[in-house]
Amino acid sequence: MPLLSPASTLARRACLSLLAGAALGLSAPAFARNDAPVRVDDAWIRWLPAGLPAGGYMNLHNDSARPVALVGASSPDYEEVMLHHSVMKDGTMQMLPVSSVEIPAHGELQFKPGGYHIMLMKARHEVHPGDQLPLTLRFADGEQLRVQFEVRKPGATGYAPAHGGMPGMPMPQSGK
Ligand SMILES: [Cu+2]
Repeated sequence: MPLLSPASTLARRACLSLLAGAALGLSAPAFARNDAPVRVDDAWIRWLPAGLPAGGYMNLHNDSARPVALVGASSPDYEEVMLHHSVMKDGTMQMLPVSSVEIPAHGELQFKPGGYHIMLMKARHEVHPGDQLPLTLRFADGEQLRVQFEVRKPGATGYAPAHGGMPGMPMPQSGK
């Protein structure tokens, strides 16, 4: 496919999205399709001290005419990576694992404190604010997207204290 084929506005938009992604330090694995419909920006991890589980946040943009489902994520830096949704239940914020999160056609979805987030547990090494960590996002159609996340301090953009304690989630390393 020519990079900027006038024959297909959609293909052109997808290619431009890839270029935009590249500018942000994102890259797609070799087996990813050229017309990857999803791009990600503002990807960051909220760092917490003492090896506590960290939340990963981002904006997902779907430039295609069909819904796209995010079904998982992985990281070389954390042993356990899950998709979570924070919900208010009985007056407290609880986190529930989710198996799939849909990004609407021509729409976007925010992973943010107090809502959807990527739960990063059991860091394989010490993580510090300022680090850049790669995560691989997996989509329902088999496509994968590698995204660079910036580690930020707890006080960074969007910090929601209600989510800080992570109630409703088993945390083996705490409470002792
Ligand atoms: Cu969580």
